[in-house]
Amino acid sequence: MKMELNDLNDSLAEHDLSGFWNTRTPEHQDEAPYLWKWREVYPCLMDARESVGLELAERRAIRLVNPQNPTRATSRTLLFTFSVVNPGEIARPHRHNMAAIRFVVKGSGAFTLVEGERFPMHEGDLILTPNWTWHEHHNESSEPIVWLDGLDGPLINALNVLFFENYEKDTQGVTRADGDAQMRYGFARPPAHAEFPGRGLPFCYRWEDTDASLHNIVDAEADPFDGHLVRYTNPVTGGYTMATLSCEAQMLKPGWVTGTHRHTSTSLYHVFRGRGRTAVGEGFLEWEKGDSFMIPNWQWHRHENPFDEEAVVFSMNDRPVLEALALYREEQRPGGNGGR
Ligand code: 1HN
Repeated sequence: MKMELNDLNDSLAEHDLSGFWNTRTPEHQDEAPYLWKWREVYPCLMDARESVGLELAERRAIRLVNPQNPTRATSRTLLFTFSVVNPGEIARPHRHNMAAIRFVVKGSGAFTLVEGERFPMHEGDLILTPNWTWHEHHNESSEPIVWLDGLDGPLINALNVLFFENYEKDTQGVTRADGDAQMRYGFARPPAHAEFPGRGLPFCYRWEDTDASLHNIVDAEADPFDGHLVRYTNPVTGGYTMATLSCEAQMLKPGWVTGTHRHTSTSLYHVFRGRGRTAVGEGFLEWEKGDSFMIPNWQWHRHENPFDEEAVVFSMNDRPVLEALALYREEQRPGGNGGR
């Protein structure tokens, strides 16, 4: 029966239906780039260290909240938190199917225990706790330790597939030798360990190796949009760090200006050394050691180091997800000075 459009719309609504002509699927919406200054973050961490006990809070983790994010996360897919563990404390074991990484920011002498292996923590080390791996943190040193946690939590939540379990005891106990993952999956590998779970491996990338790799890149090999960059690869497959996350470290030499591009993956950054700035949106994010920032997907950006010291930045992005779903897309504008 031919109806007036309004009458049809009302009739559809009564049956919990809606016409395509009324509710077009929204296109990409820009998120706001954002910068968190270490000089503001650090005192908050120190306050939390004295005010919150680990017996109450399972983790003394503080999230970086992008004020425009509806779920109070760092981006729509990714979360950064900072954690602090006091000397003598243990953050009890649990597992979840969020994948998590730790990038050690301050302190040394603590360890993360993942699936029975101790991974000692030193500044600049990257430690992986792939999804569904048991993990706990111990600080046996005499100073607090601070690290950056990176998680795919907002993505896992959006898919509504988050699962979380506490371990039944206060510790898993140590069941593997120190260095087990490196010996099993590093350079010399027993053939039986060519297979690995698709979620990724518990693994530690020591800062001195990352630093050496960064400095081993010659200028001609530098990435046009990221400068001297390394990806932390899965040691067995050579692929991305984990199924949902790619971790990277990049160095911007003094005077370096990159080309400008945009892509459908989102990146969160943490400045490990030096300072610089990133052109994104209307202006620049001006960053220095300890700061963290977020570059939303599909926004043009470039990195610059106008200063006379090297800048080194750690980052985490969701590109493996976009690529796996055939949703990765990138546009590039020529430019950059290639260090000249
Ligand atoms: C988590 O499990 C840890 O295990 C740290 O250290 C931060 C932030 C959100 C959700 C889970 C940890 C976290 C987290």
